[in-house]
Amino acid sequence: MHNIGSEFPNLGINVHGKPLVYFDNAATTLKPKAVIERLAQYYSFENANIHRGVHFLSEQGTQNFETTRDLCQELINAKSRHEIIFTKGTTEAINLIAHSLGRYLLKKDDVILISTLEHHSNIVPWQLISEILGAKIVEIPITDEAEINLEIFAKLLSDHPVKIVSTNHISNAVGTINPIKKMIKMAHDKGAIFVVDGAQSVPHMKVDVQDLDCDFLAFSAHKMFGPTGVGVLYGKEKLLEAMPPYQGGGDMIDRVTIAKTTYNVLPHKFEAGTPIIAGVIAFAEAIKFINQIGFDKISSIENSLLKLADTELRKIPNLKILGPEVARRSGVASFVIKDIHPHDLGTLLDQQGIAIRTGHHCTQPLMSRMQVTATARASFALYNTESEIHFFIQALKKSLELL
Ligand code: 7TS
Repeated sequence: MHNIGSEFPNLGINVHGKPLVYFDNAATTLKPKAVIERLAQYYSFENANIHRGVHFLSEQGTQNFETTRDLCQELINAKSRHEIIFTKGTTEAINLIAHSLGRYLLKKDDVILISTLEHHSNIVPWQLISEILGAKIVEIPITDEAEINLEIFAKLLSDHPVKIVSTNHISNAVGTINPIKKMIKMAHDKGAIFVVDGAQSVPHMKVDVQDLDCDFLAFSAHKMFGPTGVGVLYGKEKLLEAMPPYQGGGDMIDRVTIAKTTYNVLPHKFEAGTPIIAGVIAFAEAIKFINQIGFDKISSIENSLLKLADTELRKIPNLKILGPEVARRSGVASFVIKDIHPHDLGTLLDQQGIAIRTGHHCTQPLMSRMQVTATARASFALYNTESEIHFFIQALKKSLELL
């Protein structure tokens, strides 16, 4: 692909009269033309509901929708296409696991381990189901560099009746890459199920569920060039078979009487109602786009951008980057500057056309552990450039002079 940036129309806009520099990719990425055009194509010429009609458009829609499932299976190397469930995002996927796996597995006083690094969507669903079932949540603490210590993790697994471990693969707020392959093995040795929040890893690296041997993996299409409203839950077939449905409605049933319902086979058992048809179909274009470039190239571009940003940021007085050293982080430079509120910084950068995220990044427990209330976070994608980083550093210095 000659010039990756030219595939993303949104990169060409001006914000406050300045060319957009988009460094908020951990929140959501921009979309390539192929995805945008696919959405328009579906709504213009292919509109139909799926899995139900015998007419041409419905059958065509079903086929295209199911093609995305095959691409997802291939992307994460799932054993079977039945193990790919479409949801509306990582959040819904984790809610599904927490409620359905929770009801299947958890009893009073059973323990769920989650880490301090989690996004709220990997905390609150576990609290909701624990309140219903009387299970307990125990925190996997982190070091001052925002990393999980495996010795402490081993001790937690030994000390508690742990049934489920749920952690992110990569932290959205500080970029820590967690040693999940080791953690999964350790959890399995103690008979616990392992859930991986892959929202920030699947977009950036090859995630192979069979190699990791995780029981569940959740991710969102919109963080990997796909549409919003589409997510994927991967689960091992045996577990998904055993778990009760999460939502009831059309498509997830086999036979319904007023007295009783039998359920559809996987994956439909977990896909009640009309899904985000256009979004799932257009997500295929995002996966093809990623496949065409390849994860080697994606991570090489993103890592060199992150390294440059990290080096340049560290030269700014009183600036502290949170999380581990750059080699053990992915995609994210999250920082605080003494006596400067991140929101003020974000607003001044915005005036110069630069989009970063400021705030708690839906990780309040992590923010308290790091003893901050908010950070400024620049997060990168493969269409960002070194010159954008130099411009960002200059703009940051200019903003600091004003504050
Ligand atoms: N888990 C992680 C690690 C995330 O980064 C996010 C979203 C989610 C779960 C939830 O994903 P959703 O697609 O269901 O919303 N993270 C961010 C972020 O860092 N800034 O905005 C959203």
